[in-house]
Amino acid sequence: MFKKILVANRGEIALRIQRACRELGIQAVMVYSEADREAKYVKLAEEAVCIGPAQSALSYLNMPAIISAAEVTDAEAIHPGYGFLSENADFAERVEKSGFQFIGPTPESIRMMGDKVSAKQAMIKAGVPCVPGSEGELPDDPVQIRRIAKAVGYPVIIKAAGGGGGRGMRVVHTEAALLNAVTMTKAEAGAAFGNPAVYLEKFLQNPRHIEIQILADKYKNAVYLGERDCSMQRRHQKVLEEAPAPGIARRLIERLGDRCVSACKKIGYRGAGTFEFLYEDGEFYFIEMNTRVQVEHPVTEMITGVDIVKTQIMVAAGEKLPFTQRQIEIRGHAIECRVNAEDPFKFIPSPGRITMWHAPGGPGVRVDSHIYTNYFVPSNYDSMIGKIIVHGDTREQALARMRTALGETVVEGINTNIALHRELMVDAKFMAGGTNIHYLEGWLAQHKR
Ligand code: MV4
Repeated sequence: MFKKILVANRGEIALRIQRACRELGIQAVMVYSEADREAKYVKLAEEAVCIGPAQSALSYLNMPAIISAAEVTDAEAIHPGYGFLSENADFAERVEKSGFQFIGPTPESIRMMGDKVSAKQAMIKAGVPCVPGSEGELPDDPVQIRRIAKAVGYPVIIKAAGGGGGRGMRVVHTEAALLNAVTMTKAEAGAAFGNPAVYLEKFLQNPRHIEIQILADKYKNAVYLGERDCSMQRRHQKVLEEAPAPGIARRLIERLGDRCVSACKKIGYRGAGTFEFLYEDGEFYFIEMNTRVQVEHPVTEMITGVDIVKTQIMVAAGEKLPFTQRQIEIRGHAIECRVNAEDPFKFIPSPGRITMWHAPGGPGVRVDSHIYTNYFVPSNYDSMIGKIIVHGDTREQALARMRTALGETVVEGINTNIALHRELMVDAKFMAGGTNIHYLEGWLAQHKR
């Protein structure tokens, strides 16, 4: 096992990784920008290294500074967390060329999944169900483009190979709009991602966003840890997540999970990973794979009892997965509310000093956050300041526990979206379960203030 790991991230996930290290008896080296100097997880760390000024580009995205920090502290491995450099194949490669273990998949796996065309081709080959569409990159010939779109059937969606997470996509409803949409998407993709390649898919009008969590080791052992329902989102930002996904038959999930596991074995995937699917009319369609630990990993930890971050570290160190699929049991229901420093209904960021923080507690309640009374939320980063996660025997109990937890939570000095969560937890449609990816934006339009 590693003796020392460098944590190349900030905020709640940096603290989450630090906690996993402590539990494993590993020393964690924290890196921080000038804006995060006062953070408690930095102050309480055995070692911490300043890697640059507040701007991410000069600190948390600064590869030489991070690798130097690992060198001077004699760390053996680097955990990238999520966001920042976590899905940057060049970074993973530089980490390994510098003699450190990257805690994540190989650079080749990251690269394959970063290119959404090669990711989809790998998944088709591995037997994972995908959205019907172009076989790989869309050709340049207008006749062929029209033929593909017609065969798939309108509406279609044009997506950039270099995109993902909602960046670089265009919906096309008619043949008249097709070629212009392709030209525009290619131009934008070339400028934004340095890769003008696009592909075409059938556009699903009212899907849910369901994802499968997997863990794999270096010896082709892999397991899936059930699914998460991440449909409650606004502008491609998830607002809350839950597991299991309400109303989806277990046998469908089990079949899909098995496909994901066999795909992992086939491509030699290792570490934690998430297969993202759209779910519509009882069918799953793969859209993307995330090659990092995700914000919402705690809901899966709550229903399986598996420590995903700890396992990431163990498999990166070359250990075998400590459980088989048969040992993974789904128990109860978990919900996570992301707490953002923002106006709850206008979504304007609200950085500044937290004058009072009181965390919720009690049975089945978990809080993943680095904040405290007198903490200053910097304006330089994502507005998420923590997550409230609850577990219950049933979805109803989890909902009740989340209402109680949100009721206990006090954040003063800044605005947060807790008021939004309080309303969603008593919304009849959400309470019924199974709302789709458009639900929240529709709800917000109806609850304008
Ligand atoms: C789609 C889709 C409908 N049909 N693909 C958006 C993020 C990126 N990961 C893929 N996305 C979508 N792809 C087809 N063929 C609708 C979306 C989509 C979406 C997906 C998941 C969660 C929220 C979303 C919000 C808008 C659109």
